[in-house]
Amino acid sequence: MKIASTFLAICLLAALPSSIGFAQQPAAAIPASPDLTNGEIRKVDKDSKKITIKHGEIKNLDMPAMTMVFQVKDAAMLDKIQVGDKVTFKVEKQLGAFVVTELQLAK
Ligand SMILES: [Cu+2]
Repeated sequence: MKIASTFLAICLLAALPSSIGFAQQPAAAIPASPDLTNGEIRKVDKDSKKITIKHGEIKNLDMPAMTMVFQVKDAAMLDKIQVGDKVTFKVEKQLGAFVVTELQLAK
């Protein structure tokens, strides 16, 4: 047991500097948009700037997964989007409506 605890102490010492270095990284590594949600396009309506998305949980809106209609901030966002596409998007509540402010194809 003595050997094991000594070994553990050495491991802790050895791990310490690197864990400190690692702890500094997340601050810089946080994505620009932590509120991105995954979804799949169900319907695209460019004329009324609306899309229907089957989406996962939207944490920033406290919304569970569902299929629903969103407005988009800019109709041009819909140019590269087709029904069936997997996307990541950011949605914000603006004047009582849910508006997609960022939309990109999922990799
Ligand atoms: Cu929803």
